[in-house]
Amino acid sequence: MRTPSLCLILAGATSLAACATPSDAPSSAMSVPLIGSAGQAIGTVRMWETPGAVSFRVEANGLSVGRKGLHVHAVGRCDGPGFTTAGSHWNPASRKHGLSNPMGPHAGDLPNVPVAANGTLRETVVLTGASFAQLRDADGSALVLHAGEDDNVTDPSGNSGDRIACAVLSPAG
Ligand SMILES: [Cu+2]
Ligand SMILES: [Zn+2]
Repeated sequence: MRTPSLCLILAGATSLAACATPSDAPSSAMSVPLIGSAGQAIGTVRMWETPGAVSFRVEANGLSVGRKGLHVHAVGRCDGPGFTTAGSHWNPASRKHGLSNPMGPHAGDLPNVPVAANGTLRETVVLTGASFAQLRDADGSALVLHAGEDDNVTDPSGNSGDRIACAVLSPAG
């Protein structure tokens, strides 16, 4: 169980590790805001690198319940409300969309993430085959959350609907 008061006490001590769940980010993780369509921060994304993969811990509140598409998009810009400036899915190998697509996936495709009935999202996802050097390149990249569930096969975005939140993974300029 999460006990916020205990975590606050420990935050004043030497380590936050006691607040971590097994899927939580290491203390060395880079933390960036998750921006909602009105430009406000609705949560955080922590990202960290392991050999051959980049992991993301996404925490947000005030979302609609259900499973939602999540992808790394090609450009490190999050301009609301539609976040179109984040570009298409990160796709350096020119493949088709979807983790279940025989012609896929895009390098930026991730599993759907669940939003609980109370509107909170607390999920860790792993992007295999990626590195910080790739994601934090000259034009950066962005993690984009969609309104609906990704069907994991329909090009170019899995019919996952509007872009509802966005996090810049590195500066675009
Ligand atoms: Cu997307
Ligand atoms: Zn895709």
